[in-house]
Amino acid sequence: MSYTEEVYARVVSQNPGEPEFHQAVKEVLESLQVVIDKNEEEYRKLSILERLVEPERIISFRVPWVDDKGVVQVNKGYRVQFNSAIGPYKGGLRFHPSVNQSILKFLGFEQIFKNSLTGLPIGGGKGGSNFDPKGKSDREVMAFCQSFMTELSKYIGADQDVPAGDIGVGGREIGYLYGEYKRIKGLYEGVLTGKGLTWGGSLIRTQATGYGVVYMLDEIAKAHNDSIEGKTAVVTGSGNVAIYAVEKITELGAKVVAMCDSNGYVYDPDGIKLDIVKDIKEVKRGRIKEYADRVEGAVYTEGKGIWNIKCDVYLPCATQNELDLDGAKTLVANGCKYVAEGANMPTTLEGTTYLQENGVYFMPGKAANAGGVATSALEMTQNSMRLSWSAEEVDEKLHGIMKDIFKKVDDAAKRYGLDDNYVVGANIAGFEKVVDAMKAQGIV
Ligand code: NDP
Ligand code: 2IT
Repeated sequence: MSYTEEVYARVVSQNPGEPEFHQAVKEVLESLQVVIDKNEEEYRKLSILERLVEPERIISFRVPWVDDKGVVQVNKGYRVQFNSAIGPYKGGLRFHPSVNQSILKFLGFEQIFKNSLTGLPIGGGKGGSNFDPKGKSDREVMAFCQSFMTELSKYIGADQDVPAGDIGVGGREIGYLYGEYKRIKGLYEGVLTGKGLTWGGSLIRTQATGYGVVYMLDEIAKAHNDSIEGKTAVVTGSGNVAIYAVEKITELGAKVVAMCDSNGYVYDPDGIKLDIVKDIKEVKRGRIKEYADRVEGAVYTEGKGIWNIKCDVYLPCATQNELDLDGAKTLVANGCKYVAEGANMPTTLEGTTYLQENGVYFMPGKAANAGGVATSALEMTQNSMRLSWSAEEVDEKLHGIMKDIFKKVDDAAKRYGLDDNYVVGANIAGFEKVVDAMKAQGIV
């Protein structure tokens, strides 16, 4: 057995019941095989891979809160502090009923490489809760966030661990979390990113992940003498990442014909009207089904299957494993040429391989969606400097970072003779910086 296979077998046996974590580790270790082969003895001696796959720390805690009926509810809260070799732990908080340790470990693990690719000094972490904000009143969300932060505040800080948003955590939740942190610690510091513009937030952070995905897509297209203009696109999800991916890709001349949420998808052959989606999702917190009630010619379909809509570009921006092998086969059969992951690990391993083997340019989430966390790091910088940059300045920096990530990923793949394999390129380029820092810092 090779060293990477041994470590993968160890991860499976020592972390039972964590399939998403196994999946994320498998993809990375398989990509790293070519790097490890060059220096296997040294990596083995230092147990680099064993250390890389073991979180530095996992904090898990009880979150009790009182609902609007006066009944006490209890949720689980977590923070996975995965790797701090290149900077303070950095990564989002997810509030969704599906959240468990496996999902947060996969997300924290991915975050290590993503954050490394940004070129900024941020380590990898992730956290969250199985709390479901859907259908809760603002007061219930506040009560939950305050209880969650009462415990989490013991383990985070502007130079220690800086959480942000993810699924189910947007501006409203970050506000309640920030207020409680400040009250407990008495510190006005950049302990969270994605803050509001009047209290330390950065312009463009809201748009950054979605815009970044499209800046990345633009680089991939240009590298193959193609362009986004005139393309037909499908963007999955209708949350923060999806909405701003649609905004930017439309600006660059593509037509988005379908979006979805966890209930179903809408198809609008004339092109999705984003102001209506924003009103439904950002203002009313409603369902995507309402789009078809408001727009003539748009059709709503209940359930999964958005990949059946023919497109040139497919941007999965909802959640993990939303695109499986059958979906990948349908995309290829319909002539899709580009897949860039706005979500984290939205494509299964089988789906990814099928797309890559059938001529689709596939950019994995850890590179494609890194614009969000990169702009979070820019928010941290502005907080430290106690000043705010203009929207143009932040957007320009974000664009530059996405171009740089494409180059790093593309170069790493080429160095190993695996041209256009952006999965391998992203994992290798992300790994190289982290491993260098880990080696320099000794056995910790
Ligand atoms: P939001 O909560 O704003 O939106 C999530 C969207 O995905 C909603 O449309 C939601 O539908 C849908 N969705 C969530 N879970 C499921 C599910 N189990 N099945 C089907 N659809 C689902 O989250 P974000 O847009 O912030 O995050 C989306 C993805 O992007 C996640 O994978 C996240 O980790 C990743 N990401 C986010 C970044 C950020 O800056 N926010 C940065 C980098 C990556 P519904 O409302 O019905 O639940
Ligand atoms: O998956 C991610 O990169 C995020 N949810 C954003 C993390 C951050 O710290 O901005």
